[in-house]
Amino acid sequence: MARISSDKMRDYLKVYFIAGSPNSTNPLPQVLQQAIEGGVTLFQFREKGKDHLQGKDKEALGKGLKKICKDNNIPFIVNDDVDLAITLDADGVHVGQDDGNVAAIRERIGDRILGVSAHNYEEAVQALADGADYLGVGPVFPTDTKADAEDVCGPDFIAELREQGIHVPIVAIGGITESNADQVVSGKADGMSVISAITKAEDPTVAAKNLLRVWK
Ligand code: TZP
Ligand code: MG
Repeated sequence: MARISSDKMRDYLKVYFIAGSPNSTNPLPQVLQQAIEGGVTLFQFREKGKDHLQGKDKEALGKGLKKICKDNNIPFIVNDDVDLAITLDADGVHVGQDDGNVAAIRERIGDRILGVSAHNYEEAVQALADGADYLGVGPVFPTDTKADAEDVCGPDFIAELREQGIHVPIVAIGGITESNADQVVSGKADGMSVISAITKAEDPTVAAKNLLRVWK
């Protein structure tokens, strides 16, 4: 196996769905299946927040979600938990700035996809030097989903990173909805990642379709 190409990575970032059981009132496997029917291009299992699962329960949910991704040919990425990613043979890992040494994580996961959250130029450059395949940048809009989110940077912050010479795949995150997703596209991100725009949608399939349409 080799590291993923930037072009392939950009395709996978287009409508990047993130969720864990606390984000959804309906069972997550059902929501993921519906979101995939609408065209989500990648899934990140982020089991965080109130009453989140741990240990074997978390592993069992992750295993089921990974199978759904595999059956539908989309990558399955695990947030933070490198051990679980390896146990489940996930396609990749996403980590933030406080989730361990990125270069050491790259060593552990081999050629699997590695995403890193970055909030400024310096963090972006360091993440890439340490082996990130893509960057997560945000929150681009206000969000209620992550209590400890950094300050809102706005979708144009990604265009600023481009001007500073960061041309790697970037996915925008935070408060993205059907009504502001066009600003993510014009802000020069390669993709949009959403939690609540899909998990809290009346119909996750329709929600995913509407987000995908913004790229067309
Ligand atoms: N990181 C920055 S904002 C955020 C994360 C995980 C939450 C995104 O959730 P939503 O519901 O799409 O705003
Ligand atoms: Mg993290």
